[in-house]
Amino acid sequence: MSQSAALGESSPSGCGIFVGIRAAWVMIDLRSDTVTQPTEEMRRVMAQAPVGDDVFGEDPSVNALQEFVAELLGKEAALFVPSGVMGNQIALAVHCRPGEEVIVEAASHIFTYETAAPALIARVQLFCIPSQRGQMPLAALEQAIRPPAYYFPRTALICLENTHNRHGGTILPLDYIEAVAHLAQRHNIALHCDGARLWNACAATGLEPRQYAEPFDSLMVSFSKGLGAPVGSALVGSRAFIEEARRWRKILGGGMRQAGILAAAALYALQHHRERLCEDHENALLFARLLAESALFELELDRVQTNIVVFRYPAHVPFAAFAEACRREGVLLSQGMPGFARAVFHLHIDRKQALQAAHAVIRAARSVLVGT
Ligand code: TLP
Repeated sequence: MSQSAALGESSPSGCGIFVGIRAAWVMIDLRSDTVTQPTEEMRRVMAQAPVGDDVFGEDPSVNALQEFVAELLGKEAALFVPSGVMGNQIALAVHCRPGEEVIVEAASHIFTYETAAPALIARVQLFCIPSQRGQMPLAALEQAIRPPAYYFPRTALICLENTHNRHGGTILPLDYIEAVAHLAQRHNIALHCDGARLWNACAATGLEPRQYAEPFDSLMVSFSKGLGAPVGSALVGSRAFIEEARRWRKILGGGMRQAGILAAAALYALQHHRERLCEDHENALLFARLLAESALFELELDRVQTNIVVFRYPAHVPFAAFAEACRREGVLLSQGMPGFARAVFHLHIDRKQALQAAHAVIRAARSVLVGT
């Protein structure tokens, strides 16, 4: 193996990147933090997890996870669910009656990526408010709340997303969340948090999960993103909320029997992988700074607050062509808002790979421009 290959530089053919001393031909996968694989130690913990039938409430590992998460977020109870989407959709179904309205941010995951599930499951209507970095203006929120007339839908729920995925992993400030909670309380409206990446917000700001959770009636938090567990999210809230959520989980086919094998991975991830999220944030910033120095991209550095980098790639180039050029250089990216690419940093990407990825993406952008 050549020295350049050992150092992870571009291959002579320019397609792909050698990573590590074993000369493995490995793509740098920045499509999402959902691509992470369980670590050896996590697999060992999973293999040894005590299990039982969770539909009877008898799985000790699931029960241990639920108690740990409820305590961590300062809520009465928690429920392990197979996915973040199921967690969000159950929250909507518990908080709302069919025909009611839910206020969501216009680029939220619930509105964008959940396959219109609110129309199918809770049977509610979404009212979308555009925002800067996930913070819907308070005045717009106030205006969106329906007056009590029979011909309006009743506004039953407001949802926030922290960190905000499509806005680039941006963090909602606690005083903003508290102001929204105050407004919701004044109007007797419930408040839910899509906290798929709440752990990243905590790692970045140093705030405790329970501080972010306090203003909310319910939260969904994920274990299968940056924390690196293979599967699963949790819903947290009051005991009554979680009891009703358990009914909805069963309705949706989410009763998982010996799920302790998965819950053990989630608990391990919570206990061992939360602090290291800061490394992902540093790597994201390193990558972003290199791209920002190049005239080929548009990137707001102050938007890079956690593990996600969204950036404009050369205009007039279709995303598929840019992504393919990046793939040829050994980097996988995903698509963000129209015109934006997304790179997500996670526990399989170290500092050296973050640097390699930035140089590869810059080479890719040059190559597509030459080709146009
Ligand atoms: N997000 C995925 C894709 O669905 C876009 C990703 O790659 O980022 N809320 C937020 C904020 C999310 O980012 C995601 C996953 C979910 C909910 C859904 O979680 P899962 O995939 O577990 O259903």
